[in-house]
Parts: sequence; structure tokens; C-alpha cells
Amino acid sequence: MNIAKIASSVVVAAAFQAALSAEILVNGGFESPNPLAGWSTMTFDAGINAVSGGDVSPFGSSNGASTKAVQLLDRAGSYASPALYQHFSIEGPVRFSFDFRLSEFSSDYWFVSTTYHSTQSQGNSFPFNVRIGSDGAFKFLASGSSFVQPIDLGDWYRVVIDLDFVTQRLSGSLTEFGGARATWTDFRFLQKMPTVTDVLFEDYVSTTAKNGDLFLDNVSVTNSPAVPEPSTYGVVAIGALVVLVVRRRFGRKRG
Ligand SMILES: [Ca+2]
Repeated sequence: MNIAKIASSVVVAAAFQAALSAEILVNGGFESPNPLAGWSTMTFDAGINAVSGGDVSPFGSSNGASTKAVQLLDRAGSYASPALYQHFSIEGPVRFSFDFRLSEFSSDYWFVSTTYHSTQSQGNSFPFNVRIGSDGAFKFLASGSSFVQPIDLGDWYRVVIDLDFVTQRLSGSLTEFGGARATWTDFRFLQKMPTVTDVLFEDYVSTTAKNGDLFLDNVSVTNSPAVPEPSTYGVVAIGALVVLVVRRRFGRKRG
């Protein structure tokens, strides 16, 4: 069945619009027979586990039923940053979303940002930066702006981030499953970037302290807002970590 050909038909274009605008990522829901199919990993010793049951996101999946997720393990007493990423090509407005939960807070922080997965360096070439502090707050940082929300350990959250590479602005939301939804809008990119070419999640460890496991599910990158944002939740919460990496393929221009 050649879905691409069918979808190109004018007759059914509308019906397939959602699919066409959807997934850039492969196996973003970790549902393939191999949960990490399509993903590249940097595991060090800590590793990445496939999980199921209660460790799967309760949020709806745009790709059907969700029966699996992944867990990025930390490793007490050692520098270790298990990470997984995908490389792709996409232009125009981009929506990046994912579900996560954290098992514990610590003196360390997780971060979500856009960086070279090959170096894991942070601070340069990022549209934004996401981290979880020892205070248990989810922090979304962009140029001159910050979004901070405390999160509940063990709960699932959905993060939706819209990036506009023309205006170099972004917005997003953090929603606790069954709970509150908070948003940030019109933030400016930390660094000017032409496009997003990678997504990376990292259980970042900046010291030798234990920093808790990160669970991930329903990772999505689309050209248009195809991922429904939970809109009926009410109040606070948030938290966790992750790494979204956007890679500048054409070199690191310093703004
Ligand atoms: Ca899943």
C-alpha cells in the first residue's frame, strides 16, 4: 500500500492532511517491536530501558495505542548521560512535543535544549533550554524570558513547543495529566537558528549525584500543530527533563 501516492491525490488530500503534516520522527512512541527502533543512543553505562504498563504515558498517542515507553536511567556516583536522539530534515514552523515523568529530584538538573548530540555541549546554538532544578521546577528558558512551574514527581506531563524559524520565536505549554496546563508565548530564540535537524533527550548529569530516571513517550516532531494539546486541565504542575536538541547542520554561526 503506497500511502504517499494515495495521499497525494487531491480527492483524499484533506483526509490525509493530518498524516502528511505529522510525524517526522520514526517510532516516536517507542511502539515498534524494538522500542528504540529509529533512535540513536548514547547510553554510557546507565542505559535506556524499554518499559510498559504503568510507566507508559497516559496521554493519548497520535500514532495509535501506546503500550511502551522508555526510561533513561541515571547512574549514581558517576558522570553518565544516557541519551537518545533522531536526526532528520524539516523546515518551516515546527511543533515538537513529548510526554515525560521524573522519578525523583536531586541537586542535579536535567536539561532540554538544542545542541549537537555529538558533543552534548549546552549553551550554544539552542532556540531554547529546558531543565529541572533541585527545587523541582520545570524551567523553559529562552532569550530574556523564562517559564517556571513546579512539577509533581511520578506524574506524567506533556510538553508542546512551537518554533517559528522565520520570526525566531517560540511558544509552548506544559500539561500535567489530569491536572493543570500552563503556557508560555512569544519567547525569542536563545540563538538564531535556520531549522531543526535533531531531537535529543538526555538524562543529564552535571555532577556525580543521583538525579533520577527520566521516562519518555509520545515524542513528536511535525511541520504543523498536528499534536493535540490537552486543553481541559487546570492548574499548576510540571516538571522534568529532557533534551531536545536541534542541530545546526550548516555550522555554528555565532550571532
Ligand atoms: Ca508509547
